[in-house]
Amino acid sequence: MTDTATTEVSADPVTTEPFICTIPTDGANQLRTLSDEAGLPVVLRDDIADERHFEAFGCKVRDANPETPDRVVPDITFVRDVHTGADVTMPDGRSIRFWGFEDPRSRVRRPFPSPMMRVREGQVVHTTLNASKNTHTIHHHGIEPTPHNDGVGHTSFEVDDVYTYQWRPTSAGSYFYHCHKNTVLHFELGMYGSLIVDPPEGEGFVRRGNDIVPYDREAIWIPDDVDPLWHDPEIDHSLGMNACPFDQGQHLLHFRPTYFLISGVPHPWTRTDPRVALQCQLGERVLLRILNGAYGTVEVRLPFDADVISLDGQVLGGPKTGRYSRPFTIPAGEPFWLSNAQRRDVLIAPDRTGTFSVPMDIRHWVRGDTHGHVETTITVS
Ligand SMILES: [Cu+2]
Repeated sequence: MTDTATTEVSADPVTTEPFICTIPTDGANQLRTLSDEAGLPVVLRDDIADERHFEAFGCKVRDANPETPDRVVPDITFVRDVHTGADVTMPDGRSIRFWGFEDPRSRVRRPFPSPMMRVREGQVVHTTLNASKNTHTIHHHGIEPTPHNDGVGHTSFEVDDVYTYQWRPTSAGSYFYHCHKNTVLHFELGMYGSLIVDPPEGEGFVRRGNDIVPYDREAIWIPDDVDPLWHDPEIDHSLGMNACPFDQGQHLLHFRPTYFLISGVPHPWTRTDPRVALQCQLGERVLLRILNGAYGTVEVRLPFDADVISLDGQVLGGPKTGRYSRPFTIPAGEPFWLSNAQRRDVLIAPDRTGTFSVPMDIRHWVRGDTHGHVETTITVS
């Protein structure tokens, strides 16, 4: 027999009446499983203080490969297979192993970073993850799908075979996707890629306030810091999680990066590598999308005045935010900062020819001292 329990989930901000959800229970003080199609676990809020349930909810994340709920015909699809073998040679000759996602429809094998996803506002998107070995997820960072499709294992499940995430972006801007299993390690290992949401006009156009403006050229810069110890091929892929709840295994207590990259290219090759260094013509309007993929804070200086139009995928002065924000200018040479995972979209209009450096200092996120440096260039002809 089952009885029911009522749990206050949240207060309605308009009516101030609490929203009550009724969850069937088995009457025992255990993790309860809803008998829905996906069979996802439900933990009542009051139970989370219980040590056993904390462990179940926070540590022993469920593995599953359910059908996608409310699946509809998508406008665009992506497939991402997990790989664990991208070896990047550093300037000192040392080879560092990265993990990531590869697109089986592409000829490029074992890329780092993972291949870009590019969609338009309002499209229904399917991302099919083939986890293959062990479990992983894909979290489309900054996008707001349902919990099933959010790719956060602790609030849904980790994929050990195949799952199709269904999502729909509503706001043009710069995002990224990454594995959200044992995130601190899997992200550091390279399981991320950029995710661009274009306005309905498509690539080559960007929202600026209430307008949609064209741009001539685009760069996506992802500064990153790498601690080679975290990339040891023999590493346990759940390392760090083993602290759950209080075992005596190895943990990722220290992060001491010694290599610094932009978009997968190690510094100082970032100064000239065409995957990073930007070439443009005088008078062109250039869109720079900068994502902090490092664990340190990144201080950026641009050689031209920067028209900041979007933060974290949210358009400044746009339809949703116009009452509270507007685009603003950062003068050439003035620093600005991005914390981990932050994105900043800026438009520049180079007004003189030459090659100009773009320095980025990577700072310790607590102490603030600079522990790394990457640099690329903008060449205007
Ligand atoms: Cu992963």
